[in-house]
Amino acid sequence: MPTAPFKDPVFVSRPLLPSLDTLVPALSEIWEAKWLTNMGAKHIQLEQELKRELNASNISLFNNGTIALLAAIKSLSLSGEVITTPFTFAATPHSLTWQNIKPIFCDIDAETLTIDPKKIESLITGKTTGILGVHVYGNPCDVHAIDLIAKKYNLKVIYDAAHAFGTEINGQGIANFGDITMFSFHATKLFHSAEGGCLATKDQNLKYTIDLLKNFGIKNEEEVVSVGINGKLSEPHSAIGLLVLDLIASERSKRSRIKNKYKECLNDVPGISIFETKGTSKDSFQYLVAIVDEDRFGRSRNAVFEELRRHNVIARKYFFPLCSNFPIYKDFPSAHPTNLPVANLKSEQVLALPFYGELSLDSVEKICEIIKGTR
Ligand code: T4K
Repeated sequence: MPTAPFKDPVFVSRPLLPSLDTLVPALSEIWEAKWLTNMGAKHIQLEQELKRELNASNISLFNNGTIALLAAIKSLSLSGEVITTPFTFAATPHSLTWQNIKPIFCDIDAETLTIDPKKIESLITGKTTGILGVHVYGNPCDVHAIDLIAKKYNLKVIYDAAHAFGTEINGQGIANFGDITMFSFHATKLFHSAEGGCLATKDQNLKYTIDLLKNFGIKNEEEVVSVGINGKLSEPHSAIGLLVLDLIASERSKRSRIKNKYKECLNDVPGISIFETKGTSKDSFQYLVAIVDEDRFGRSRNAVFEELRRHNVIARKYFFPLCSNFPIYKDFPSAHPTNLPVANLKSEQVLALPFYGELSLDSVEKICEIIKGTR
């Protein structure tokens, strides 16, 4: 019997919401202090708590991940060309282009879907100043191989860890690799503050530069020392972050159960696999991504996507279209599909399925039935 559509849309993600009973007292404290932004008490507390949570030496909060990435690039004085991955959200290459830096697209590894270190060196020119890797779906880049290349060519390394909150490699927080790591705290992320983000760095002096940049370059009331921006996270956003932080341990275990259910239900379906992180001692549980191999499954990723939509399941093709195929980038020599065969193939195969703690296991079973019914 065909599976009936869901009555209400089932989205790819839903934000983790603290109860209003906990939010109202937190907002009352802000009202009482009449201090709404500019590094207030909640902001200071959230930076401290995130340092512990992410196992990081220094944290600078931002009003979103994209502004944080812009500030990271600026703080390292990157210029010319930066080697990055096309298999990411638009914010990654845009943050370079926004600062007149040319993103040079490097193909990805077929297993990890992160930038392929074996292909980085051939893209390095006299203009290259850095590498911008993305820990896509919380899966870490090959940080050790990238570190060796960066040292050899004297390049800076930034990691976009928008999907990697809580990811650890051999017990070490993902914030401890490269020069700077960016996290996004957008509503769709495991940990969020409605909008928000942060930069982590081991270098205390760099944190100082970053903190100036996020506040217009203001050193004190009478000195403005750099071309900064307004990247500050407000007190209400910080308060939401503090409350959400208390909820993520239980959210992770719920997501772990949901992931197991997806795996159990799709286990015997030829041509459909669930993406697994490699080399992590702790996972972020940010996205649940199915890979559809059309030859073995018999139908394309797009067919599965459409079938799910017909049943009110709003899966997302993260990341299609590939950034290198955007009209603004497609004519770059590095963007030519012949240079990026793996990224182009994977972008046609991936499908992010609904994944959030409140999703019932019955709904997961039903979503899997719909996927199987596509054949
Ligand atoms: N680097 C990477 C690798 C990234 O993935 C991102 C962001 C960034 C950098 C930049 O970080 P931020 O500047 O955003 O901090 C979403 C998010 O807006 C974006 O943060 C995220 N990556 C990207 C992968 O996904 P959209 O355009 O897909 O969002 P939208 O509005 O379609 O939302 C997706 C689903 O989430 C909706 O179908 C329903 C649900 N949803 C969404 C919102 C906003 C809710 O249930 N409640 C909500 O409030 O970009």
